[in-house]
Formats: sequence, C-alpha cells, structure tokens
Amino acid sequence: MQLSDQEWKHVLDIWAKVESKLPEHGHEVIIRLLQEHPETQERFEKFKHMKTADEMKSSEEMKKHGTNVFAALGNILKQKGNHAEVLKPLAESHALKHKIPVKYLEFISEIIVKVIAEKYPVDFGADSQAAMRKALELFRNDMASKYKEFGYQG
Ligand code: CUS
Repeated sequence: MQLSDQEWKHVLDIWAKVESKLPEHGHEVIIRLLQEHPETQERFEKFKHMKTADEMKSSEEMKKHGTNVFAALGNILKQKGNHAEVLKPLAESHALKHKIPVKYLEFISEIIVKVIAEKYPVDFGADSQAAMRKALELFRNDMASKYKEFGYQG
C-alpha cells in the first residue's frame, strides 16, 4: 500500500495547519480517546485515576502526552511512507513497554480524523480525509508488522 504524491500533499498540507496548534489538538485527541474508549485509559498509569473530562482538560501532563503523540505522528507522516527507521523505536516501545494494541491505534486514528475535520472543515475535505485515513492505515499496518517482529501480537 502506498499513497500518491497528491495524497501525500493532502496529508502534509492539513498537517501544517494542525501544527499551528499542535499541543491543543493533541491534547483534545487524547481526551476524546479516553472518553470514547474508556478501556484505553487503563493503559496509562498516570491518567487512569482521572475521572472527568474537565480533570483531563486541566492536566498539563495529558497535554504533554498529546503533544508527544502528535509530534511523533507528524514526524512519521513527513517521511511519506519511508518511515521504517522512525517507526522502529516507536513500535518497540509500544509493543514491549506500553503494550498498545493495534485496535487502539485504530481508535486513535478515527479520532484524529474526526477532530481535524471539526477544526478545519474547509481545508479538510473528502479527498484530504481519505488521504489521511490511508496514511494512518499505512502507519498502523507497518506498526503491526513491527509488533510481530518484537513478539507482540498486538
Ligand atoms: O505515546 C505515543 O508515542 C503513541 C503515539 C504514536 C503515534 C504511536 N501513543 Cu501515546 C499512542 C496511543 C496512545 O497514547 C493511546 C492510545 C492509542 C495509541
């Protein structure tokens, strides 16, 4: 699976807008993930005690995690599919340390598309959304095969 030049352009154009508010958008995606899929909250020692969305919104720690997730993701997207080197350490830590199943990567991918669509309705049209979905699917597929190399079935 690969994306065309045009599809990568869609992905990176919208990502440039996301980056103007990277910590805010990353924070929101994490909050929505934990709210919509409460089982994911169990994976985070430092977040699992939090009960309300307000508590999550005022958490600098969660904002920092959202920033890290979005920074990592941006770094991957900018490789335009040639992300093996960047992905490897990430797959290793997510397989062996954090134990984040591929299913959770699907959850977060859906929420990323949803949140960007809400924030940038004009710039993130059907073609861009489809391109972003494809880029995230490529990312997940490659994470899944790296997971297996590390002995994690994901
Ligand atoms: O942190 C990190 O790094 C990651 C990101 C990438 C892009 C891989 N993460 Cu955190 C992820 C996730 C979470 O957090 C949750 C859920 C799912 C996924």
